[in-house]
Amino acid sequence: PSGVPQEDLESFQAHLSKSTRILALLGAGLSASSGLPTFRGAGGLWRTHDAMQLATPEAFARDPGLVWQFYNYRRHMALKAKPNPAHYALAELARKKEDFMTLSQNVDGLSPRAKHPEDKLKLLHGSLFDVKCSDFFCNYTESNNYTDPIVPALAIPTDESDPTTSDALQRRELDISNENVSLPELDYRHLPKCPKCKRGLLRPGVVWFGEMLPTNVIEDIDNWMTKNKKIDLIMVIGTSAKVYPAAGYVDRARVKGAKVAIINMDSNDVPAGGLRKGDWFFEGDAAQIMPEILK
Ligand code: BJW
Repeated sequence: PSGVPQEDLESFQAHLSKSTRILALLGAGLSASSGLPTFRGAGGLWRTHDAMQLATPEAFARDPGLVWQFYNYRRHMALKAKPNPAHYALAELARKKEDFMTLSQNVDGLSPRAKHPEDKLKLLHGSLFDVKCSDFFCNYTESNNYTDPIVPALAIPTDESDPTTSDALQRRELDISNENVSLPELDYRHLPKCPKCKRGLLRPGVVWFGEMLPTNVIEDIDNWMTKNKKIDLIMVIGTSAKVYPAAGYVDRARVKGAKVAIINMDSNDVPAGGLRKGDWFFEGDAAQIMPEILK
C-alpha cells in the first residue's frame, strides 16, 4: 500500500540479500510518524525557531534558559513518543546482518528503545538524554537521564482543575512550540547545575552547530569504513542530508562501492552528488516503506 514499485522492490531486495557490509544513515524523517517534528521543511523546527538562537554554544552562553526550555520540551515530547515500524524493522535488520552499522543523526532515543543493537548504533549528534557540564574545564557527563522536567522550573504547566488535563497539556505544548508566545524568563538559579564542579550549568548532550562530533563515534566509524573491504549498501533514511560531516558519509560509502537507497518523503531530498544508475529512491513515509522493503 505504500506504492513502492514492484520492480524497485525486487531489485533492492535482491541486492540487500547478498549485501554483507551495510550502512544506514538516519535523520529526523524516520521519527516523523512517531509525532516528532523534523528540522527543515514544512512543520520543521527551524521554520519557527532560529537554529542559531537555540542550537549553538553561543546561544547557550547568551540565554541558557531559552535553550533549556527548547530542549526540555523536546525531551518531554521524545519520551512521550514511541518507536514506529521503521525503527523496529531497521533494528531487526541490524541484528540479522553481522557487518552492519547505523549512523544516526537523531537525538530522540527511539532507535535504542526499538532495541537496535547498541554496538551497531552510532549517535552522531549525541542524545537528548545525555547531559553534560558546560564548563570548559569540567568533564562531567551523564547518560540516560530521563528526568522530565529536567528541573522543576522547566515544568510544562498543566491545569489541574481542567478535567481534560491532557488536552490542556497538549495546547500548552503547542504554545511552547510557537515562537509568538512569550515564555517566562529563567535565570541561572533555576537551571540544572553540575553536581561535580558545582559551578557550571548542565547542558544537553547534543552536538550543536560549530561543535565537533564525538571523537570516539567518529573513530569507530572511520575504522569500520576504512577496513580494506567493500561496502555494499548505504540506506539514507528520512534525512535532508544537508548537515556535515554526517551527510559526507554517503559519498564515502560510494567510494567504497556502495549502492545508495534513499527513503524519503520528498523526492528533491537527494544527497549532494545525486542519484546514480542502480540506486533506489523510495518515496513516502519511512514508517510504511522500511518494513515493506526490509521484509
Ligand atoms: C520523511 C518523513 C517521513 C519528513 N518519512 N522522510 C560545509 C559548509 C557549510 C557549513 C558547514 C560545512 N561543514 C560543516 C558545516 C557547519 C555545519 C553544517 O553542516 N551546516 C550545514 C547546515 C551547511 N556543521 C556543523 O556545525 C557540525 N560540526 C562541525 O562541522 O564541526 C566542525 C568543527 C571542527 C573542529 C572543531 C570544532 C568544530 C555539527 C552539526 C550538528 C547538527 N546539529 C543538529 C542539532 C542537534 C541538536 C538538536 O536536536 O537540537 O542536528 S542540526 C539538525 O540537523 C540536527 C539533525 O540531526 C541535523 C540533520 O537534520 P535531518 O535529520 O536531516 O532533518 P531535516 O529536517 O533536515 O530533514 C528531514 C528529512 O526527512 C527531509 O528530507 C524530509 O523530506 C524527510 N521526511 N517526514 C520519510 N515520514
